[in-house]
Amino acid sequence: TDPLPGNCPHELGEDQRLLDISPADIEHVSQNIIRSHLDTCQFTSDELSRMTWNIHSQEDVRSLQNKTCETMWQLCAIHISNAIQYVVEFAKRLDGFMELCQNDQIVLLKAGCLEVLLIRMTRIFNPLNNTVFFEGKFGGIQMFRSLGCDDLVAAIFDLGRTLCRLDLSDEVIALFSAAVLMSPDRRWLTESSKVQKLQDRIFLALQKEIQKRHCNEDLLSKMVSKLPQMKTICNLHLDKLEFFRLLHPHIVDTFPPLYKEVFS
Ligand code: CLR
Repeated sequence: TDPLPGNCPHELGEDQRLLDISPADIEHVSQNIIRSHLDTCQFTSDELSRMTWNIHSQEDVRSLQNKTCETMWQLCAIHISNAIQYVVEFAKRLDGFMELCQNDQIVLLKAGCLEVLLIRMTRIFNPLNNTVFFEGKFGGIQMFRSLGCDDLVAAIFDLGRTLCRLDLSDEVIALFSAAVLMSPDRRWLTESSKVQKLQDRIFLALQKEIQKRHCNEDLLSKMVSKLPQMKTICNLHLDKLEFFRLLHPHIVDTFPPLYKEVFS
């Protein structure tokens, strides 16, 4: 039987044809990933739409701005670390992830979890007024002024805006997050061909999902074209953290262990 029946527009290489994956298999991959995302995404879309117009007052923003740089870093590290816990849970529920060796599980999570957070951020970002959910309400870029990382925060907000413009559904967000997490080209992977096979299946599922519900033909290439911007943000974040650590090593010691483990 034809392993790739139907309307798959991609030119698939010899390796991928050997995957011999049926439409039912792809459907199963999709369902697993979408379920895992919905179970671990922290806020349902209903909750989010109810919160969208819950905006920080001028005083709230001022009190964030009046925090010391150290306190603000600590606060952000706590929120990020909390969000990472959900990404770890997401990864663990993806078919195939727990069958990878422990080294590779850690490599994929360390390399991919900030990118997944950035993708997840689109759900929790309001492009109409350029605000993101932070400390219980939505607020703009000025909330983060005391961090002293204006370029990093501006880059994150920029990405939020561009990703929101693609108008991604939860299903597409789920599949794209999974594909990014399962990147076979991460440094120090020991079984990258296993990861490659898992990622191939995820991309097939993503392609199918896009064909099904989005009439936007090149949505996939538009999403993939945002990856370099995300990589830049990840590197900038590491630079900022390194610099902050030089100035305030004792504060970084008090950051949540998960944050330190992922980013050092
Ligand atoms: C991303 C989506 C997650 C929930 C979540 C938690 C923490 C948020 C993050 C989201 C978006 C980016 C965020 C972060 C806390 C601090 C950070 C608002 C919404 C801002 C941009 C500041 C970064 C500062 C660096 C110095 C770390 O499901």
